[in-house]
Amino acid sequence: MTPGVAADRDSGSTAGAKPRAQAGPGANNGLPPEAGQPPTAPGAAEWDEAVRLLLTAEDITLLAHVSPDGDALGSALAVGLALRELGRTVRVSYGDDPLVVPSSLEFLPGQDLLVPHTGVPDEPELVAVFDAAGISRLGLLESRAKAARTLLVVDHHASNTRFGTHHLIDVEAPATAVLADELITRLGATLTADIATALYTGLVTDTGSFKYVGTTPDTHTFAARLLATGIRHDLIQRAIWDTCRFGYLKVLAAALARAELDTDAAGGLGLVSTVITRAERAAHGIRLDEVEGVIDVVRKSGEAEVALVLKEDDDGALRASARSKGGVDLGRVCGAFGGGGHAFAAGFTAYDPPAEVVARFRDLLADALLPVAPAPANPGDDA
Ligand SMILES: [Mn+2]
Repeated sequence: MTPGVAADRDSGSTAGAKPRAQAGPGANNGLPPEAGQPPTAPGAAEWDEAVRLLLTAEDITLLAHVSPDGDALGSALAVGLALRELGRTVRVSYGDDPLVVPSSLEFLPGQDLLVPHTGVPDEPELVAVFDAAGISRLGLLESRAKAARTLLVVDHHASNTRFGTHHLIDVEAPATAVLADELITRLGATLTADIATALYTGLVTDTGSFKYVGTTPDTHTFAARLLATGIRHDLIQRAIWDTCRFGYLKVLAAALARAELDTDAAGGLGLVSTVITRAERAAHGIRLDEVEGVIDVVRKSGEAEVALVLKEDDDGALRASARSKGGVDLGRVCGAFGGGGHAFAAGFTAYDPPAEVVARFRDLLADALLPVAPAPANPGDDA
């Protein structure tokens, strides 16, 4: 990803001050489930029950995770548009205060469905949650999700804690949008261009525009079906990946100038890391959500298996984004900091000085090496 916002695929960007587990892109990054894990794709009975619940509920609340990325918000809005098309009473929200749509997602249709967290009932009848691996990802809406009579969890993270009463979880889906699409089809709604725009946003966000390992022939077939509705895929992609404010370039430049390469880290696989201070962001008027894409520039460093970006938030906490290329389980490393995510894309929040956080992170890498690192399909791209 690039400049812009929609890139929050790890965790570092949750609202609130406490460390919390976070989720990332492409569940499992498309790797097969670990040995011994049961198949986790929903069965026909689970789909049927989810459809029945949504078509019989009188009041439906759809939630994205806090600091929503394109997959979370796109999936929630897509299903919201479908349910409204079917005549259901539906709202969409997430637990940030204030509720602000990231600038890179301002084009998303269906935003008239959005309500602030205060607009969600205290004891909702039915809540469906999109792209959240754990209930802490709901931020200010966590307690109301717990109070819901029915809590349907729609997600693709291998780390999902199954915190609902009902679950549609497929850890091999490259995006929650894939599950949202299946749900919309089974609900019997028409795939409009607006719904397709929202789903495509989720799909390209979590597949990195179809370049991550989790992308399959089915992913492209899905994309083809979305494009057939006439959506402006070029404008969607530009908004998500190729648009930023000028000030972002200055913040990025400072972060890159400060980047450090440690080729001895991770058993010699290498670590590249940098920090973005809030003072720098403030000097250029750049919000935290606008620097999510810095990690995608830093991780290009071919000498480093692991990339780490520490982003100081407005309260002084460090939101960490970490990426590996297949040789290190960063979900495990970030878990040690109270965060989480996928093996190759994870994050955490820390409160110690940046140098201490980097040092501890570095120390943990040695114990998180994976036995076999898959060869990159296209070394010229990411490596
Ligand atoms: Mn996702």
